[in-house]
Amino acid sequence: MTKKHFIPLQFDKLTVVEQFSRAKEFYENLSSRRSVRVFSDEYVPIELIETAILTAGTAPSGAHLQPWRFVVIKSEDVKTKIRVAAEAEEYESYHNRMPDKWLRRLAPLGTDEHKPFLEIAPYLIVVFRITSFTDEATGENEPTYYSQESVGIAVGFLLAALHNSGLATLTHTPSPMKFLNEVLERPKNEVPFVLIPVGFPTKDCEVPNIERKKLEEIMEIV
Ligand code: IYR
Repeated sequence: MTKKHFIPLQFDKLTVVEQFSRAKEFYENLSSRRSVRVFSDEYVPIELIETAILTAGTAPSGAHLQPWRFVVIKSEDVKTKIRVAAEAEEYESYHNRMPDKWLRRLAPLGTDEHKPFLEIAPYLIVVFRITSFTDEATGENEPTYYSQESVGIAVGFLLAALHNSGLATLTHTPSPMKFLNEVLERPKNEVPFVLIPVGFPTKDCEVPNIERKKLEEIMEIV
């Protein structure tokens, strides 16, 4: 039997009361998410990571090409290789590449070239953006479409899912990230998008004292 092109949408209509309470609950939950840079090495079950990646994979994508690959690193050796390579790039960035303007912006966040979390966090997830693929029917090479947007949305889902499972994350972009292709042996059509350490914060973990923009500052109704 041939596969149907269209099937009925499964859509559960909520009551208005449920809509309001779920909206508020979700907002309050995500409001407490913070980027964490001080991780403990406490064990995290791999199944939580797998479920979060399944959630990320529900993101919409250009032509439904799902142009993402999530590489989960738990090997201590691989983490060390990544830390060494990332810190070398970050040293260059902080000392020779980032303009003063940028460094002044980062000062309140307290970041520098030292990235111990790359070895301490129980998992690193490297998200790759797939830029092209071979069409199975024709054997031709074809680009993916809107891959930046698609992967950005998937990463948003991933961060929300991990937070919702009680895990802390950091969106880390050691720049340039090309070394991740070599260390993780990924092909050229997979471009590193972001590196996400995942785990628990240390008990004494501190985060920058920052505020989020108010609704009036980020929304316009016309
Ligand atoms: N990649 C560097 C620098 C950095 C850049 C931005 I923009 C940040 O929001 C934070 C850090 C680092 O990870 O330290």
